[in-house]
Amino acid sequence: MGARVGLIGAGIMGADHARILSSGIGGAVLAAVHDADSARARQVADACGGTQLYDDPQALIADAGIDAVLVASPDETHAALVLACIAQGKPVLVEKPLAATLDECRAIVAAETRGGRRLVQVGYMRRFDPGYRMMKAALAEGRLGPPLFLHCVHRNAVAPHWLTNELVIANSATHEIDIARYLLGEEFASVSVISPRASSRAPTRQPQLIVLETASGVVVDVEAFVDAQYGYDVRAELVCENGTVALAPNPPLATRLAGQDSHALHADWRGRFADAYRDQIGAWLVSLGTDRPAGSSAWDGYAASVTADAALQAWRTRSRTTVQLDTMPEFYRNA
Ligand code: ISE
Repeated sequence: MGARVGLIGAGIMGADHARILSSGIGGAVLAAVHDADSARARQVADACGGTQLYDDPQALIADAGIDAVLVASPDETHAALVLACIAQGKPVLVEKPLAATLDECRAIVAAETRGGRRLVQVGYMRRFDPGYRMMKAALAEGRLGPPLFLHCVHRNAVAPHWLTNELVIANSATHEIDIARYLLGEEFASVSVISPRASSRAPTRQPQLIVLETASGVVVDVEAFVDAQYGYDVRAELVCENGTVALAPNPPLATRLAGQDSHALHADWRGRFADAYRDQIGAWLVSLGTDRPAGSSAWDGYAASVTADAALQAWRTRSRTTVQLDTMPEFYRNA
């Protein structure tokens, strides 16, 4: 029988994960749901059929009938839930970011390392996107030569009012940080941030241009603009010594009609990264019980948060800031 999964958090992402889990993927069963808003939990549970509701997320984690936990609750709740899963020896897929503070990220890394079992996967789903995977494979193949630049664009059509200037970096741009670490296979040494004026469409929120330099001297630039109006637009071009590779438009369909040559755009990340979200959960389910989770590890989650934190400092001080990671525990080597 497939894994019995408990879901904590039934908001936009939780509902999307519930839909994937109840589609029969990997034989999994969505066995339990908790949300602070019980009506929302019920709605998701009803849509999936026969799922048990929990008022207390800790009780869900402790339930011996639950094999693995998917955490999609607010960022501030991640640390306590992930630590409880580690304490119970239960695999957990937690939405990004790993935790709300660096101290919490460190506590998770320390607890997992102490426990000696790889239980945590962080939901940086782009690592499962076919385009980024092909880009990494193309780089590894060698003909492109060593990388010099990675140009990234991250545009949302619209964003909620609570997404502050800080969260444009700490919430949206962390995806770019994680995927750049994945593609380039190295850490960042420093980061700078330049902000243009705010758009009149969102006067309290500035777009951000984040420039990161890796330890070996690759430059990564990220335009993070969450009020672009026209659609969800994520782009990446890797420039190497002998050539370049770039993500193709998604969906991969070009229409020529009425004098126009056009590509449609998704409304938000759920459509754009639908394959990635499905494959992320599929890989997680396959990895259960193997002590070798797929995707971003707790260490990757910590590294992305440290880098985002340095970017926030660079933004506040308007100066180039060093990215300083702790020493990676041996436990995460070859993760
Ligand atoms: C959101 O939380 C996500 O994770 C999306 O992938 C990202 O594009 C968006 O900017 C974030 O707010």
